[in-house]
Amino acid sequence: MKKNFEENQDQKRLVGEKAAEYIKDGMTVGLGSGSTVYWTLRKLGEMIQQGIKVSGIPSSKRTEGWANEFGIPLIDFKDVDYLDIAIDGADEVDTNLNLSKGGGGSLLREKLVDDYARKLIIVVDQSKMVNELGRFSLPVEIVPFGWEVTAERIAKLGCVPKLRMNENEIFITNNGNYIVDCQFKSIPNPAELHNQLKLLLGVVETGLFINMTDVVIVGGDNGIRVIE
Ligand code: ABF
Repeated sequence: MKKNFEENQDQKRLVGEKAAEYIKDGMTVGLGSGSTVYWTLRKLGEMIQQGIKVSGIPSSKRTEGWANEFGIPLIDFKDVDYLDIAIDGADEVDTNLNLSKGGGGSLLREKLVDDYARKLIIVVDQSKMVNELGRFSLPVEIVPFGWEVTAERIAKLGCVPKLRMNENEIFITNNGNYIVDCQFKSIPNPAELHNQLKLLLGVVETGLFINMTDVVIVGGDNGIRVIE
């Protein structure tokens, strides 16, 4: 297990640093979340120390902390009309490059940042590549008020929604909402499911990122694969 973990971290580092190659002097960057993106941010910090001028919008508090640690200047949505590029992680990537995201609890901010970018690059290790989304329980952000009724509405779409806990307390997102992790087992039509979920009263956003991804960089036992 330890060997796999180390390999996995090595893969994550290779993939994360590869994504940093897409960042050029003067760019504005969407700073995604996750342990793979951590390596992108770390590399970006080195590039900034070597003189490139880059600034970014963080998609989570954890990412904000890393950006500060690595000296990446932060901006806000009001400062720019768009982002040149966003680099983010994912929990699953299907054959159409649709994503399941939100394992880290920051799916809404990730989607807002990723959507604001002209180019979205996703960095994953091989284990995230699937034929069909759904093995990973789909995170759905919902408002706390009447959450039980919202969860029942979601269940009617054919899943078992489970309120996300943080130890013994209900997990609260950066936006003050709850997350239900929905076990669908398989999601043959992610776009349709996303639309069905978004129509439900009480649902804020889903972890389905549909037709948003331009490039996926995959780390595997045989090195790095770039899918465009
Ligand atoms: C983030 O990346 C989340 O959406 C997702 O849970 C996380 C997974 O990435 P990693 O495996 O790199 O930690 O964007």
